[in-house]
Amino acid sequence: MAESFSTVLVSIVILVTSIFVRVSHSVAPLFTGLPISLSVGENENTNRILYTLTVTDPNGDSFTCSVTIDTGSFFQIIRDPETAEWKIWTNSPSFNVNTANSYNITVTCTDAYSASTTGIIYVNVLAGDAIKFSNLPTTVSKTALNTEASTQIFDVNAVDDSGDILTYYMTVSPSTVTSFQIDASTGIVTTTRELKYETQGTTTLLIRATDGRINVTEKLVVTLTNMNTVPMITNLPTTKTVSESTAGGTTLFTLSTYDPDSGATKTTAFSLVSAASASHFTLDSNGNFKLATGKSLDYETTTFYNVSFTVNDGMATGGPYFLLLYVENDNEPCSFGNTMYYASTDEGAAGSASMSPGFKVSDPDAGATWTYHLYNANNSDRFTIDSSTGSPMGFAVNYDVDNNAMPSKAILTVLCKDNGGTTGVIKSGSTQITITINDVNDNYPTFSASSYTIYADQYDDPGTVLGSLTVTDADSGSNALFTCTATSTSTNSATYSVNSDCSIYLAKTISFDYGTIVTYIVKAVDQGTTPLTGTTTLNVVYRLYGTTTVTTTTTTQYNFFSRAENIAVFSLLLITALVLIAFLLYICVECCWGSLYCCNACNGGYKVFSRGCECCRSVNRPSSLRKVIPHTPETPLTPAQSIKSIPYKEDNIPPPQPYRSIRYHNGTPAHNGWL
Ligand SMILES: *[C@@H]1O[C@H](CO)[C@@H](O)[C@H](O)[C@H]1NC(C)=O
Ligand SMILES: *[C@@H]1O[C@H](CO)[C@@H](O)[C@H](O)[C@H]1NC(C)=O
Ligand SMILES: [Ca+2]
Ligand SMILES: [Ca+2]
Repeated sequence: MAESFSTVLVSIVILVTSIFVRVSHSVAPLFTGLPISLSVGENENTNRILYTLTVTDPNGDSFTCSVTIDTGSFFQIIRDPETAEWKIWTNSPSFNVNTANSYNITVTCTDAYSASTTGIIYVNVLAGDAIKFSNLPTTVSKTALNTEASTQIFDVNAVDDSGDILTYYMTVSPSTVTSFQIDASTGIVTTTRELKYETQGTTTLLIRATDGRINVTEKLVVTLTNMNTVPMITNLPTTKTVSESTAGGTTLFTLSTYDPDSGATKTTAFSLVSAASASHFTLDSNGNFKLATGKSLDYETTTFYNVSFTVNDGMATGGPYFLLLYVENDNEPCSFGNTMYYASTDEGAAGSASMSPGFKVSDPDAGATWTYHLYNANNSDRFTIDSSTGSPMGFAVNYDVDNNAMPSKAILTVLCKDNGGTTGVIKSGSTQITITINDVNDNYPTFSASSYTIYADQYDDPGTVLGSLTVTDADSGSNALFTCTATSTSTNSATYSVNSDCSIYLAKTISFDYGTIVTYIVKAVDQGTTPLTGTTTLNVVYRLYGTTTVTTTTTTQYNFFSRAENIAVFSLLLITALVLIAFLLYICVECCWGSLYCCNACNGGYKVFSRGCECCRSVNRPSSLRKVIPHTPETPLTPAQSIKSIPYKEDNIPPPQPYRSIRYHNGTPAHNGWL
């Protein structure tokens, strides 16, 4: 069942196909201009062309034509081997109007598929009439390089038996030849231009003479000798391939031309068959075909150019010759959309990556891929970049802008590198990125000491600044700005006050005893979004100050210990002094318990040991002379304090000048730096 169904289906398909084939070739040849009536002279007795049919086959099929005549055989149809036209000729006629004065010629044209068309031509025979050429058909020969324009080639002669005036017409084969013309009334054929320009060696002129009723046609063949040789381009290949990275101005091809004629001046020219502008290329007088300066080739836009070349010698043009110029795909670099990108991030730890620079990269090559890299400059090794997408970017090191450890702005060069495309030669593009690294409040305000002791004395009036605490914060901007505040549980804490700038001043007149210590907890709080706090202890000691020490010496506000070299010199002096003291003590001990050396020395007159010598002799010396009272501060001393606080209270010896703020009587601090 299924088998017979498919057989039916196949049969139908074959049937439909054959119908289609039949239909597609069933269109018969087509006449243009039939039916028509012609005239022929009764006296015509030669084979002569009466009419040229215009027949075409719409399908392009080959076809043949034949005639049937209602009476006799005075007509025939012949296919012109030169032009492939079908022509009605007379066929050795001997007309007699008394027998027949008209004929019906039936023309049938049949194509290769047997489709045919029929047309009828009516022929009238004119009594006692005929037109006859007396000198056609014939062939004339001309020397092309010597024949000027308007030169007579031939004078056509024809006679009309009934004495009518004849008119001459001409058609040219091949029809492209334009070098000849005929004078309608005289039948004189002349040149329209110098024949050196003519490239057709043999031309057939179909000359027609008519009296208005009868038309007769004969051939005049013109052959040329000594013709100009059409110049040639001899070396043009049909294709040539050039790289799309070819620079503007490069010669792509140099034309060679040939012309055997002596003194020929050849001019080459080109045009582009494809739509591209001809200004893309140039051709110089030496035949150098170049990519125009400033122009480039782009495989992605145009893969080939069809270029047509001609060469002209002033008379004839050789060509066109076609060159197919193929553009070879080259690997072109990737490129960034912008020349500068911007990103910002907080300072952060190695490995953190939060920047999205938004790089836009393109590559003209189909299927191109690329990776991202940092060009090694401007400390780029501190940063990371995602190599496949360019984002995120981050830090390769612990990035810290505190104390200007690392810059808060970096300009880096970013590269894209493609995969080498079809050539394997990797190409890269570049851009720059400005990275702003923001400070994070990650440093506490730090006091220069964990505790401070400063002094007030009887000369200090309310408002007097007693000293200042040194605070540092390694951050920047508002993260490094801080405010001091103080709290205290001491009874007299209202006597002194700590300014927001961390200076300490006397707030009111002191109403307690010398030696009273007021203790504060001082805090410095920075202005970070999440504020950080540093803490220290401040002791303010009220003490009696000597009466004779005030001078008007001008001192500068110079902080000796803020300089490292000063600290070093100072430490050296301190160590030397200690060694000296130890040595003296040793001498003393030696003198007291058993050595005669010091006494000898004493005898020798070394005054410095005189006391020691005395000790050797007498144990009942006044004790006050060598009494040393140690200083016992209530709080641990800072290194600086230990040299600044010199004991003076037990003996009635005037106090030594301490290293401390030297003040004017009006209370202006002359030294309020390091304490
Ligand atoms: C180049 O142009 C000429 C003229 O139009 C044409 O005959 C030829 O086929 C073209 N060649 C190609 C490859 O397109
Ligand atoms: C390095 O930084 C400077 C500015 O600080 C910039 O002008 C320069 O182009 C940068 N170099 C590279 C290779 O990116
Ligand atoms: Ca910071
Ligand atoms: Ca801070």
